Amino acid sequence: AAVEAPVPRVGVVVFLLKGKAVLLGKRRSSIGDSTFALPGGHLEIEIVSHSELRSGESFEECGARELMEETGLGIEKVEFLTVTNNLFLEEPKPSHYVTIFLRAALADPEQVPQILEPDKCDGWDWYEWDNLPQPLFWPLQKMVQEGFNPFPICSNS
Ligand code: 8DG
Ligand code: MG
Ligand code: MG
Repeated sequence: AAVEAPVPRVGVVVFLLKGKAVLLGKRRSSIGDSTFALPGGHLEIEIVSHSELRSGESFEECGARELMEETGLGIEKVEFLTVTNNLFLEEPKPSHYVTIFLRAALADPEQVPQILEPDKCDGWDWYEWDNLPQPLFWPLQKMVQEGFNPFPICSNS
């Protein structure tokens, strides 16, 4: 079989915010194994037949779909935050991701995350922004180090 040349892919990940906390899960993956990362995955397109594109996704649709697939959580107020360029050259499978970071809120604040893809994630939990677990998946670690904060600016604090 022909070996396909690697191309950059688009990752869409979500800062799901609840009070002062954010949802993170410990990854099980060839990229960033055993590090704490945001829920999310690949931007997808659906192809019906050879070169016939049926439908693509918006970033917001992708974020909501990945959250549902990975945690069973419904989300709302999905907003674009930022984008980063991430080269994973040291990983077992070298790859390149342009990663879209969104923020969202729980549609139902009572709903709890489920581990729907146990082969990809050891478990989900809420972590306060001031007390994040270690090690973080490095694209996230880098943002935290640079002072990025996913929470909306609060005028009365
Ligand atoms: P899929 O089959 O469900 O589409 O893919 P997935 O297995 O859920 O993909 P993923 O690895 O969770 O996410 C896609 C890529 O996004 C990941 O390989 C690298 C990039 N990415 C970052 N930061 C983060 C992050 O914090 N969480 C996740 N999940 N992916 C991230 O650059
Ligand atoms: Mg996924
Ligand atoms: Mg994922």
